[in-house]
Amino acid sequence: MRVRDVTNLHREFDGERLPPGQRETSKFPVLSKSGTPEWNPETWEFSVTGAVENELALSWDEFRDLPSETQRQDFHCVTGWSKFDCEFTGVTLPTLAERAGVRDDAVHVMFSALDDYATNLPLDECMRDEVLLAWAYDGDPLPSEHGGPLRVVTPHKYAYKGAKWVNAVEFLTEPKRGYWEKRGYSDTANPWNEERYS
Ligand SMILES: Nc1nc2c(c(=O)[nH]1)N[C@H]1C(S)=C(S)[C@@H](COP(=O)(O)O)O[C@H]1N2
Ligand SMILES: [Mo]
Repeated sequence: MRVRDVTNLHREFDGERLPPGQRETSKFPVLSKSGTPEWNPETWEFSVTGAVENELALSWDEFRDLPSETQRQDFHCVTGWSKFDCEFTGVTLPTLAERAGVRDDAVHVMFSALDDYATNLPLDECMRDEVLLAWAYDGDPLPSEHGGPLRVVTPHKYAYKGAKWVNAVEFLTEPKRGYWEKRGYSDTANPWNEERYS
């Protein structure tokens, strides 16, 4: 299987592979605000709404039929650990956005999840091939505590910008803040600039 290696992403941000103030771990800790939500593959639905030409409502099977790829990425948690060489498989955000036809007035994106988590990114900072809606980790189905069946990964940002258990993407015509962004974490979240708090 072909793997796209994006572990050199830090160069775009003029940083070392290990961002300042981070330590590398080989473990994969779990950070969830409120435990692991249940999901039912029969009724699960993924929605794309807002400033798009075609709103989407995809079943699990329809989502799994979208074109996908595998990437090797680094994962940086704002609490100070980084995990290198994570292999995630899923759909790139540009692929999904193309299906929905993002309108010209879209400037921002909100990701929402089954546990009522939400996180936001400016459109131009998430229309990147590294932003994956991932259902597999290291070749296995994404473990439920890490966001299975489906999560977002954002290797260019601290990991709270990647919603686990994601089931909705809304394209917005003005910025809004998600769960941690409303509670004092940085809205911009660039690990190489140590944008941890706002
Ligand atoms: N839906 C949801 N997504 C979430 C969270 C959460 O609590 N709920 N926590 C975030 C935080 S703070 C981090 S660091 C990463 C942790 O991912 P992990 O548990 O797979 O390490 O998920 C992010 N995405
Ligand atoms: Mo986090």
